[in-house]
Amino acid sequence: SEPTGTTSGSGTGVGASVRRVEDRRFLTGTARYTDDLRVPDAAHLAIVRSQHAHARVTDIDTTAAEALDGVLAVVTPETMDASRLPTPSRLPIIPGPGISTAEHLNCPVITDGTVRHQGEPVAVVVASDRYAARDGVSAVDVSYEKLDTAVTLDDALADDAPAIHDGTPDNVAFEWEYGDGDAMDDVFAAAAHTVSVDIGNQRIVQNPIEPRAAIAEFDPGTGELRLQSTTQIPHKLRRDLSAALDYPESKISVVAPDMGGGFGSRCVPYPEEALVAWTAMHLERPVRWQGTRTSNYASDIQGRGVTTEGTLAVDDEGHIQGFRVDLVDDMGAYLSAFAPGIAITCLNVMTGQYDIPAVHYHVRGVMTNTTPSDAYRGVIETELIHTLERLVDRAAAAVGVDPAEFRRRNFVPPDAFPYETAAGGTYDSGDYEPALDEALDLVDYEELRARQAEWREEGRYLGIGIGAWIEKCGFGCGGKVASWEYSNLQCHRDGGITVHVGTSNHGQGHETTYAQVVSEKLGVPIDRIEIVEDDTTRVREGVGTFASRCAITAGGSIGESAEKVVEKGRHIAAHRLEAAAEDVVFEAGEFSVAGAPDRSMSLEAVAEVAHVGYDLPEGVEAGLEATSYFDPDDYSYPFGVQIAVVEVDPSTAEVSFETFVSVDDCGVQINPKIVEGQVHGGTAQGIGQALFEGAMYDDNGTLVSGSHMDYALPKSYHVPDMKTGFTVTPSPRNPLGVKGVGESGAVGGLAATVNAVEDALAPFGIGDLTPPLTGQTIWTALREARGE
Ligand code: MCN
Ligand code: SMO
Repeated sequence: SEPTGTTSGSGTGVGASVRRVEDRRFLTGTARYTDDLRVPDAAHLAIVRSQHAHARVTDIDTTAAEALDGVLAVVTPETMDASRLPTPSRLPIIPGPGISTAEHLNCPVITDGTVRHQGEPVAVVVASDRYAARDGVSAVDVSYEKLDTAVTLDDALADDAPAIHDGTPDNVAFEWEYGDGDAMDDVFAAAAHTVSVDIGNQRIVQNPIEPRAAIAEFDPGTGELRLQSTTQIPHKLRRDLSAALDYPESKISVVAPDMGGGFGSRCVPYPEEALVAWTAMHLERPVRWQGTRTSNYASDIQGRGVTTEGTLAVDDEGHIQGFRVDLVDDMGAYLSAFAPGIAITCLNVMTGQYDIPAVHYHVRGVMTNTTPSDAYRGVIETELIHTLERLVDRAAAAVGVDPAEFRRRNFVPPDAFPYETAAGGTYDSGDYEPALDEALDLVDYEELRARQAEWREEGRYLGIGIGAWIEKCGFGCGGKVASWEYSNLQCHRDGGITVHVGTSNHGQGHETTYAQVVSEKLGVPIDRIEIVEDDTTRVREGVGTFASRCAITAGGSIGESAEKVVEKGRHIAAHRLEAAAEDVVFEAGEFSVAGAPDRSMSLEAVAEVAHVGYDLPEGVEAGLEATSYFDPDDYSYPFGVQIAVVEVDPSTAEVSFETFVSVDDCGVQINPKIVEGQVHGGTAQGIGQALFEGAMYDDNGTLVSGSHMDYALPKSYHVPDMKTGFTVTPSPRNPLGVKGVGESGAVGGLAATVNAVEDALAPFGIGDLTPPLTGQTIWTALREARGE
């Protein structure tokens, strides 16, 4: 579509659906992914991974491997002095009464002598080529003494469970509580209706298109270590590597080349990144590691893996009085960087869009003999909204009102913002009814309910599922509430602009939307604006991409840097135009004297003067650039309503979509086309979790769904044609008025789809289904319901 709706005069400002500028290189084969990079003389690293989920390593015999042609080194825990990857104790992402977790639960770079999940690195082989490295791995002989495993949460919490870590005998890494449990008992005692659900949010294997890869280079002369890696967090990874290798941060640089997706799985440091770095330093030779789809399943952090027991108290008239959640979060074998923090901070959205006066939240982080788990698009928010939205459907049924009407009755009213929730967050802005109304219109809700009743008479089962969601966006790991992002904006003397910014672009379209912010502020068309991300050598500081934070934090930072440049430019222009700075206005790329538009100077001309540095006003230095660390005071809370419409065929247990509607409010939209694309992608992942995906482990801790053959990702024909709608409620917490959108589809999509299937099956008395709602799950439920 052509650019529309911009105020900047260049046609490419905020609000324009300009095409993604980065797509040119993706579509013409000129993008550079980590594994494509040619690094002369690089050795190849391959990993000996544990075959057991819990075992003591009694011996590692490397003799045969070392004797192989091409093998340069075999590294074992005995020969390596790397430590553990740093986790929450060093990353205060949650303010207030946080949690402290034990250091011994952090992920070791290489086994500490006991392996605790299949796929854990036991030894590494470095060889002159990829094949010799693989042969070397096969030749390493590891002896294990098997230990009892605890694969599921039930296993790990059983009285006789084996301790996965000696220092944590009950397998509980942390336990945390919010709200007054006793007061809640009174709320529930007084309630007219109480409804409950017990939900397993199954483990998800994240499947970015491009497997992970890492390349390390070390310069023994200068001591500089350079890592190129598939990461969402170059700057944080630099700090993490510094800690894991005990090497000065200033000597490390991290670059993330183009990357085919992350979805949260790459916002944490990985052992492989430390392993290539350590071996490159010790061999004084570049070392590279290439992940495969198999290693993606074996070693990438997984998402979800959370059980929630939820209870809702409702009065006679259908007003929610209280909400209680008991959440058990499967951490896997080690604590991954964000996992403990998000289990706590995401509590803020547990009341969703509803005015709920009392909550109680209890969370336990539990160790199991499985791959570590961490962020996945929507993080704990998806699980909490899934729990709440299923309860809301049940509560509506208990009270006897339509589920859409029940939601409307409980919405936080538009005049209540900023709204302090009972769950400790303060929502910035919101207007929930218009989004619901638009979604109901788009599906033609009344017609659907009427048809549903008619069809049931005929033995056809239509299901309509609503997911009203909210999300908390914009945070980071700086220690303050919302956390900063870095940008530096530089005007070149030819009128071009370069912005260095501390986030990571791996599918979100930052090169386009950030340039649109600059275009809006400076009136320069986006083809004159270059965005530089993902490189600690070029971008001095940064936090990274996760938690749908970039439009807010990086967008805010870039806007602020642009304003600083305009301010400096105004003084230079005033001096040259012989006017007072207050009298100079800046519009559409021109500085002019107010009331005398012919006395003007372009931004380009001002940049030229600033660079020549001749005849500048007193006290103004040469150069035209500015830096900002924008840090919003608090989070922004986007919201929306998704409605799934499905038909379930009881003779085959097949679910087919009739339609899927998503109405989103992410405040001001920088690029509506990109926003829509984000919603589509997130929703596909929500549907994937609802109907298809799930990591299945056997009793030994073997991931039996360990490849694309056994793990069901939704195909394009499984994802329905979506109708999208938008409302715009600007956020008052950042100058652009934006809220995040990167995870929104994933948060609401799961709840809407599961609610739709349960709605279809309601005449059979079926409820409490646990996703993925595969044919087998539904078939089993139908047979039980029929007494078969
Ligand atoms: N945007 C906009 N207007 C708004 C809000 C956002 O135009 N009001 C634009 C932004 O400028 C950006 C995109 O939409 O280009 C997403 O912005 P934002 O919501 O700030 O999210 P982030 O850029 O911080 O991206 C992170 C988010 C997360 S947490 C996951 S998980 C996820 C997601 O992005 N992973 C993705 N979307 C993904 N999309 C792709 N293709 N690949 C991934 O791995
Ligand atoms: S799960 Mo997204 O990278 O926060």
